[in-house]
Amino acid sequence: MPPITLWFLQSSRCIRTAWLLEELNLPYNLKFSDRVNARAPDEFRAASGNPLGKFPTLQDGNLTIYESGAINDYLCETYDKEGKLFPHDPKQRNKVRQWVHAAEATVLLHAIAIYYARSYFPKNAPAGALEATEKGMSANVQADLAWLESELSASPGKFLCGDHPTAADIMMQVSAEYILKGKLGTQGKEYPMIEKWLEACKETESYKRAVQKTGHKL
Ligand SMILES: N[C@@H](CCC(=O)N[C@@H](CS)C(=O)NCC(=O)O)C(=O)O
Repeated sequence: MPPITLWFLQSSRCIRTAWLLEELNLPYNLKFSDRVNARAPDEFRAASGNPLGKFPTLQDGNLTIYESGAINDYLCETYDKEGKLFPHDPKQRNKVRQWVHAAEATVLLHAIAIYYARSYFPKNAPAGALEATEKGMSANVQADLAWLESELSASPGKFLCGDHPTAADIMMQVSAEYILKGKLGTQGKEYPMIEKWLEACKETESYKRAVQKTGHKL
């Protein structure tokens, strides 16, 4: 049995970890669950040991790690000795680190605020109130995507930091796909560089293997 176990919830950020494990060519056991009523089932939460019942959760030997960003850092630190995914060159490294954090703390944060507004807006709110709220919140999302679009235009390759994927792409991909798919604050805007980059991510052999093993779909 490989020492690594990935607790994977369907339609989630867990694809980041599966893709990363595939990029690193690390064998792993998979504990998979579909969602039930859009949530992680109680028994799956309890079995994972994650105090918040959130996924991904990763075990490596005796170590258990929560948070996709922390899992990303741990796996790169421990298994990416060549700096393929987290480059050694300081400029590149900082750029990758910036996207690793932006993926969760900026880009997804802004978009998820809209998702929560849609989910929890009072049913008896005045007509047009949700639309107005969403419109106000969309400025941040559009700024984030414009930034991503311009960084992709400036990259010398198909990915954020050149011609092969790094931790930057692995963390950002699901954030961007989730926003475009859910039209979370995009208000009909077009993002051709992001669309092209998302295709390039999906065409990598490592991403395809991750999807094949996990059955991931967003
Ligand atoms: N910041 C955390 C977020 C984890 C998280 O919210 N995961 C969602 C899936 S994308 C989850 O497990 N949801 C299950 C539920 O709320 O029932 C991370 O990056 O790992």
